[in-house]
Amino acid sequence: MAFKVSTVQSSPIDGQKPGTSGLRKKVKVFMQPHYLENFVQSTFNALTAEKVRGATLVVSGDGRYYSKDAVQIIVKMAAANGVRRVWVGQNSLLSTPAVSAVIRERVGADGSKATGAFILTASHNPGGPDEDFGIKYNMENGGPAPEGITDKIYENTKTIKEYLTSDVPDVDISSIGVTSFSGPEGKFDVEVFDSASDYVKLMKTIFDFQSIKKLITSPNFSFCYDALHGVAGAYAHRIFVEELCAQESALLNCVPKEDFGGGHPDPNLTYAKELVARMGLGKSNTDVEPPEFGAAADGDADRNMILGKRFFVTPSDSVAIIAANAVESIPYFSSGLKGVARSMPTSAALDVVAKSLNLKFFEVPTGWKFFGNLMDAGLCSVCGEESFGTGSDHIREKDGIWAVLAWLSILAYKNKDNLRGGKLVTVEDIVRKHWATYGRHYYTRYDYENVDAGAAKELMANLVNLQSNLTVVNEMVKGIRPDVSKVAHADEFEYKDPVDGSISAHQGVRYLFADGSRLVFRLSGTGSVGATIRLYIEQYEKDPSNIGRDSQEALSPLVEVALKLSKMEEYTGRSAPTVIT
Ligand code: VG1
Ligand code: CO
Repeated sequence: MAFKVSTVQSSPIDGQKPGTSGLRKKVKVFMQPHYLENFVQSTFNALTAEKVRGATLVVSGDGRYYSKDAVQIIVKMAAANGVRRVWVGQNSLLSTPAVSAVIRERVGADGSKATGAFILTASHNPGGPDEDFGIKYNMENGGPAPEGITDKIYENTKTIKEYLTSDVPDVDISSIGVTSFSGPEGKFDVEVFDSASDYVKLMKTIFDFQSIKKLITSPNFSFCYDALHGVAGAYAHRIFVEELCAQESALLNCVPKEDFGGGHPDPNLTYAKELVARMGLGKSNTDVEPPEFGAAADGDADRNMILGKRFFVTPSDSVAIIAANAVESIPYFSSGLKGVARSMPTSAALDVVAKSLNLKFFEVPTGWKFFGNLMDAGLCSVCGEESFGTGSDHIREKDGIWAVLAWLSILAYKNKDNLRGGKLVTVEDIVRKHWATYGRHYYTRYDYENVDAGAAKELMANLVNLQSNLTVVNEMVKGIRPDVSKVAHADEFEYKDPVDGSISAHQGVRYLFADGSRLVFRLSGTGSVGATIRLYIEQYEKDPSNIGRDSQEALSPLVEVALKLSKMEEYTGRSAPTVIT
């Protein structure tokens, strides 16, 4: 089928700056004439015509509302810009980690390899006609575009005058197969493929599925997985039920929906309500005995929440525990870890493991794009963020199902001799033992969502200003809570990439206390309206007799200091955060 290319006149639209992870706005904003087109063309232009011509692009996402329309728009524009092939996951579904895996691993029937991807997702933000849509570009290594590229994209959106599109008809993305077209510059193919196969194949090379299967099918183990109606559902059935023989009833909300069933697809204690109830959190007595292990994913399946029976594992602990146990429990790591890394606000639990195991260690700004360079340079095997993101160098995105398989591997290894009855080593046992060995990092995050953007900016400006005078800070701290340790250092976090030397400044304000406690303040870069202030609070406890406290109670003096130091209520008018994790 032949197609024609046309040039459409356009003009810049404000506010197309990619945030922590792509461009996220209300669906209605994305549906405005030229909005998506401007961003896509600006991306093509940033990549340069030379690289786009002949390219093989993956286009898919978490299946949220507007994804199917967006795929058709991008396909037409790709054809017009000289792209050679577009690969689309069936029904436009591909989790963010699966996109990364497809870029890195998939080989087309004609030997082709993908050169990049448009991922259509606003991740953990709600979906539906009145909610969010998002788009981001991933590079040839499978990771998010670095700031050098996202800055160029943004610059292009400010000067765009036209974009290219074509009359390629809408492609049926519900059935697997290749549709071929010919245009002015030659052939153009759209290939629709199975969303899960490449990813499942990769997972089987990393983990010992046999031993996980033994755990899952053992009579004294029980399991529950909540996809919150995100794209993880498309993988959960294949992996947990078909491959690992979990029962169907172990899957909660595993049918992907355009609006995530009206929920907020963010796997935390506030939004993953059904799972939290099923796991018996906060209840010492439940009618039905909760499962031994539970986990949840966000909309695009790159996040994970790990729960034990009546027990929550903080993401900062989770990455530290995975790192500490990876070599013995996970075949992919059997020859050792190259290094580990965490984002700045993530607790220092990983630092302690790195030190004790003598591993290279890196602290990067928030957002997965910063881990990619370290991994490409062979410096990092396992990394994580406090925001329920954990992953490794098997791909260049965080990976929700990978994290669950990592935990199941650790449980399988610890229980290899007691699966026929007897007492299991539980998730809680593993975490408590970890604290006893390495000390415990009490940790909490307060999110103030949808705060007036001006007020949020002022609050941050005040903290930046305050940070420069430690004497004043310490007088204030002493006045608020004399029992809290002194602030030894404060700054605005700046990162110099050790591989390419690039600098990322203004990555959050840190107050580092003499006893190792930390307060971090930063503005979210993933929201679509107003501003979200994030406050991260952490306190290290080495004394084994003090590691069993309730974390909110243990942190309450520091919380008080943080709220008063930042004048949170005064600036935002909020007496309490929207979400506490
Ligand atoms: C948040 C998290 C960050 C994460 C990012 C993308 O960013 O804090 O750790 O990498 O979301 O996750 P921010 O700027 O809102 O704090 V996802 O699951 O949206 O791809
Ligand atoms: Co996500």
